[in-house]
Amino acid sequence: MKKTLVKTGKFLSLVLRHKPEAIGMQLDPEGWLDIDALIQNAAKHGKAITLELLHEVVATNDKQRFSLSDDGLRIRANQGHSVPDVNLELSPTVPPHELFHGTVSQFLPSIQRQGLLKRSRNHVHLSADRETATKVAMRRGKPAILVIASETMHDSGHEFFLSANGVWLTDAVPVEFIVFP
Ligand code: HQG
Repeated sequence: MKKTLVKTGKFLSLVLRHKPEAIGMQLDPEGWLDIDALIQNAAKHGKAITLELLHEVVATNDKQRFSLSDDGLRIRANQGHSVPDVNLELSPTVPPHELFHGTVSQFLPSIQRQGLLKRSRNHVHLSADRETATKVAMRRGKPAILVIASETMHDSGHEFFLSANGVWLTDAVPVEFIVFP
């Protein structure tokens, strides 16, 4: 069952963050999809999901990647989008003194030149603690953890947002706010 949950979570990440067109759909401006339509379109594209399974994925997902709308009819991803112009309706939020970004050593020379860029996603993703940043980095190899002077960066006029699942988001991190390992 766990395997099914993980596989379905990955499928939902693909559809709700990156490629709704994979099942012939389009996210609404705030990133939502109607759940009944999602289930129907997924089935048409060879992916059988029940409402019960979808609810279980939302409830048990390790990073709480998904939210249901208040009326329970729609679902969206909490962060991580590459679909352009998704408005998650997040308010600018004052960050803590420091935040963390997990990356790998081969990216460091480029980050030292350019700062942190959002690449294919809509934001740079930052973690509230070193442990989470380490897990993010381990997806790619041996972790290199950057410390971000987020309070100073905020004081200099950069906006921060906190996603519904606790990921800090910003547009870019200029190199002067990064402490390298
Ligand atoms: C790197 C996962 C060279 C950056 C995670 C990262 C996270 C640069 C990669 C979420 C660079 C982008 C996001 C520059 C940034 N030169 N490399 N100037 N600027 N990079 O996946 O932060 O499981 O888009 O260090 O847990 O790794 O999907 O971002 O290595 O929360 O829910 O470019 O994705 O969550 O990679 O991960 P990503 P990320 P999920």
